[in-house]
Amino acid sequence: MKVLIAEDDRTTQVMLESLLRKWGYDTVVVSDGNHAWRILSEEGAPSLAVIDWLMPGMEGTDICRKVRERNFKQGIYQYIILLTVQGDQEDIVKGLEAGADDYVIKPFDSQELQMRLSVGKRILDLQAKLAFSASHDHLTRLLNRHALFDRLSGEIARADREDGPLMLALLDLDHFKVVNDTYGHIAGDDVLRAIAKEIPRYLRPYDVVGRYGGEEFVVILPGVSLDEAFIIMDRVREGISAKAIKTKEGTINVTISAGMAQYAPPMTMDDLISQADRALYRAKDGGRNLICY
Ligand code: GH3
Ligand code: MG
Ligand code: MG
Ligand code: MG
Ligand code: MG
Repeated sequence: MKVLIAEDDRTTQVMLESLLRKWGYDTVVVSDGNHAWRILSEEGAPSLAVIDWLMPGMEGTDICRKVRERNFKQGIYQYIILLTVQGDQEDIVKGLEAGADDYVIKPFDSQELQMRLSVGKRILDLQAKLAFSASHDHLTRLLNRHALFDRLSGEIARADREDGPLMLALLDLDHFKVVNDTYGHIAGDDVLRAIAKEIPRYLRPYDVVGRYGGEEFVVILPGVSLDEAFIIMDRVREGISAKAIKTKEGTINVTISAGMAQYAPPMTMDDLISQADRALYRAKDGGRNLICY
């Protein structure tokens, strides 16, 4: 885990850095408040920070306030331990009020700091687990419907901004009710998990896949034309139809149908999904194991 150390006193800084390294943390060290905020606001920023109360540039409390006001609103959770000087009870109250998670009084006891850091790590781990379950589907571990909508609205905004192409595909397992009726729901669940693993194999790292509902999946393909999307989705279709899915009830073969829609302003997210849904209906109508636009 990466930890930001923001401390202008050189001796304390060196001591903090060597202790944290010894305890197995990666460290980023700065001695200026503005620099600290810059690091905490960039992508891939440390999620744990030890920040001095008084520093040139920006005070520790101002950094806390900014982290809470800006980063937290964007869903980025960072745990901040404020370093304060002995005997200033009022500072502690102000620091916690500004958004610090905890504080350590200087000169600090190294064991106490080590434990306070591990409390922070425990809370961050818990927070990451909660964030994962809130945005992922339990059965397949793909993005859930809610997270898919978030990603889709982000991709629509990007397509508008960059005037770039964007494709959406809605996938539905063919005759899946028959699979459940024949092999039971447990085997049906195994099939859904296998499909969830299979779909991303044909996609690029920046494509988005999620579970839309029951036996329906969504694929968001940014930056591709209709023809390119068709090629990608047809590989998915082909790959799934060729896959022998092993379950306790035996080997099961399934096929999918998909409907695609191409984004063009001023379409809304609902317009895009409805268009893909209509195309999916045509794929079902056309005999299934088919991709339609
Ligand atoms: P079509 O080709 O027209 O899509 O036929 P279908 O049988 O797949 O469609 P239908 O909508 O009639 O049935 C969908 C089935 O998917 C019924 C439902 O029980 C099953 N299903 C939905 N969610 C789950 C799930 O989480 N696990 C299992 N095992 N089955 C599910
Ligand atoms: Mg200082
Ligand atoms: Mg369905
Ligand atoms: Mg179906
Ligand atoms: Mg149906």
